[in-house]
Amino acid sequence: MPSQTDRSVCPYDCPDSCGLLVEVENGHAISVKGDPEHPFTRGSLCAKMNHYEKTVHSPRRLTTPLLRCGEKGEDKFRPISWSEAITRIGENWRKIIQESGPEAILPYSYAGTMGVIQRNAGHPFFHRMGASLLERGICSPAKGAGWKAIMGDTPAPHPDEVLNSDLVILWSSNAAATNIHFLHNVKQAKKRGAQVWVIDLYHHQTTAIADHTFLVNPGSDGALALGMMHILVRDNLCDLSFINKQVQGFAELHTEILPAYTPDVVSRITGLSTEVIERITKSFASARAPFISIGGGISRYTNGAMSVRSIIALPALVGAWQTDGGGCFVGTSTSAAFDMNLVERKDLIRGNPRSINMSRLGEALSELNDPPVKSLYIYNSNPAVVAPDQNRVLKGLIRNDLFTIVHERFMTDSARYADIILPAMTSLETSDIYRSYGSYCIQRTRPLIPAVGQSKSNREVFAMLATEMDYSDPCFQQTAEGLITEIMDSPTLLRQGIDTEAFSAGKAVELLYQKKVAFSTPSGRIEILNPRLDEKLPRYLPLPDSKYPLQLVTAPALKTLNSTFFEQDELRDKKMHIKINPTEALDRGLDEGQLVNAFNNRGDVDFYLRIDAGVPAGLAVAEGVWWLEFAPGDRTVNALTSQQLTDLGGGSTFYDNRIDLRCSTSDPRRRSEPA
Ligand SMILES: Nc1nc2c(c(=O)[nH]1)N[C@H]1C(S)=C(S)[C@@H](COP(=O)(O)OP(=O)(O)OC[C@H]3O[C@@H](n4cnc5c(=O)[nH]c(N)nc54)[C@H](O)[C@@H]3O)O[C@H]1N2
Ligand SMILES: Nc1nc2c(c(=O)[nH]1)N[C@H]1C(S)=C(S)[C@@H](COP(=O)(O)OP(=O)(O)OC[C@H]3O[C@@H](n4cnc5c(=O)[nH]c(N)nc54)[C@H](O)[C@@H]3O)O[C@H]1N2
Ligand code: SF4
Ligand SMILES: [Mo]
Repeated sequence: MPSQTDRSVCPYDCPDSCGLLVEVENGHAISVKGDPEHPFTRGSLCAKMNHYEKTVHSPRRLTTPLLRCGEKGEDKFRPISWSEAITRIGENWRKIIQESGPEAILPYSYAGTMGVIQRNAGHPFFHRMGASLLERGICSPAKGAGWKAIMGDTPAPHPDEVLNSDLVILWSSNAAATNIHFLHNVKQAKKRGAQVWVIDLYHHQTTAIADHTFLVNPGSDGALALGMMHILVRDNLCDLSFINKQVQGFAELHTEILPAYTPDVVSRITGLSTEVIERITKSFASARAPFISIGGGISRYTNGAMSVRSIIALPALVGAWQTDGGGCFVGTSTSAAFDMNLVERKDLIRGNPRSINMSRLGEALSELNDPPVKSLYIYNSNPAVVAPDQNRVLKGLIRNDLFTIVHERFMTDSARYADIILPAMTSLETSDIYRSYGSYCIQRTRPLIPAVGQSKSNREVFAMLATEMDYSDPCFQQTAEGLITEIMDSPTLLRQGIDTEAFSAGKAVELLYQKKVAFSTPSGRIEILNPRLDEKLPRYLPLPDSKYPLQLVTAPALKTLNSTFFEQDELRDKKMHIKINPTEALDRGLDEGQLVNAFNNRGDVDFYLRIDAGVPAGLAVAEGVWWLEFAPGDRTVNALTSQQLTDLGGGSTFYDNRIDLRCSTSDPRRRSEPA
């Protein structure tokens, strides 16, 4: 049979949501390309997705349900049928519910697929059960909370707005790795004459394209923004006519907060010289249309929301919002494109179940009582490696009295701790609808290939579980296609006027975005002073003290995405590295390439050392969330990170942790040392 090419969407947790053209031959995906007709991603894909077919048809795919027949974590399983798997789950759950109530069961899911249908497929089921609720804050909710604090429900600008900017600031964003199509826009703006600045902690792929890179101390960005505002006010560089009409709380900021943030003070906090702070403020104030794009980096600290909030005040002070190309971008606002009530079915929630923050899984599994968590159902996520405080998480997962089910595409580190593993479909095998958090596009997909092995979609599995548990609401047996039709028949403001025919045919279509200079806050103004919050005004919140000398940044890697893509040998780096400055290596007598042990009071992890002058002293950088099987030791980076949450939004604090480094006991140099 000749091959056929059809549209699909990249399903991964990435702002771009690229349009795909998938070539299928005899039920196999044989190649994947970018869709040139996609309005935002315009035909290009990142290196990760160029060979998606290798993920879809990977020899590592799980193809049957499996039952544990060894110790937990030992990786000994035997195949069982779907009906045996579902019956066993039902038997265990009924027993747990009878003994401890449904709150003893905890779903754990995040963003394995971003498809609206499959990502949220378990919500109605666990709501009906009365299971513990999961607060899904592992990514960067503090960024959203920072935006909300000052901008309320104001929609984010269109990502094409940046094309008209003359000064683009990428603030804690390695867009070359994590947002390449936005970076494409930034490069276009640069060609038209815009200056591009990067404010970050170390030199990486994105700093390479910047006109100026400013490296700051970790978590100090809020102070930098306040220092810039101090100078704007001191030197009369504010747009007072905009402020008078559109900003609430400028006088309070001016009198109560800004006096403390002199260039000297801010220089000590950020590590930038006073000259640099003065110079960047003046350039910012003289730009016609400054545009700040805030990445997730600064939000993953205990002061994350406050840092974001402080930075968002900057464009307000110079009236940047009035100019085409000016303003601030933290991601697009497309959540109202589809009626999520139809998908999540919060109306089914039984009782008043407790809520557990997913970044505190270690604590939930080991320390929660009343009732303790007795069963964990993991899908769309890999908590054994992605969740913070890995030692506590693994201590929980290994509990013999925890009944764990993992619905997965691969034998992940989480799956190894399962009692029952269920094989999951990839996005090419299912139907879904997608919205993007980096553009205003939406798109629908249909299955392009048959199920690989006996794999099932998330929605199909919950339909089987609902039958097993006697949950009779019709929603449980509605197919993905049926639900998509219901959602598309339910109009939303954001979808008004879209090309429904193109959407139905599987093309990406843009929601109608209208630029407004009206702010959706209770006061109708940008709320630098927000009377509804405990902290009414922005201020700098210092990071917690620590006895460990190096701040560890666990940033995204270029060719993997969280713990996804490690199944493709070509995409994984050869070795799991940690990078430090030459002076830090010299101080500790450590050499390039040797095995080192990073440690703090939560755990220790072996890495290969990379000495890199692009990483400042005082910092350590470990990119990527590695599978344990590819790590040089028995732990990966999250054995060092903390379960502490952000100041607002209940977010994770993956970058807010400190470590030291020593020679690893597994390093050949150390082993050959006399005892
Ligand atoms: N290739 C790749 N793409 C991805 C991902 C991936 O893992 N790999 N992950 C996906 C997901 S889930 C998400 S949420 C997004 C992540 O996207 P973002 O959250 O926007 O992450 P990055 O773009 O890497 O931005 C983190 C940057 O912040 C910097 N940084 C850290 N702390 C500070 C600080 O205190 N101050 C300043 N100024 N900078 C700081 C880091 O050095 C890093 O360069 O990307 C998505 N895309
Ligand atoms: N140290 C450190 N830790 C981090 C981060 C960091 O920067 N540093 N980033 C954090 C961030 S921003 C995020 S968003 C989280 C991400 O955490 P997760 O959302 O858990 O991300 P992944 O590691 O991509 O794991 C997703 C899993 O879902 C599976 N999957 C894919 N599609 C399907 C499907 O249709 N059905 C089912 N059942 N499974 C499917 C995949 O095979 C994969 O194993 O990690 C966080 N962890
Ligand atoms: S990971 Fe991001 S950039 Fe890469 S193809 Fe998917 S959506 Fe596009
Ligand atoms: Mo994320």
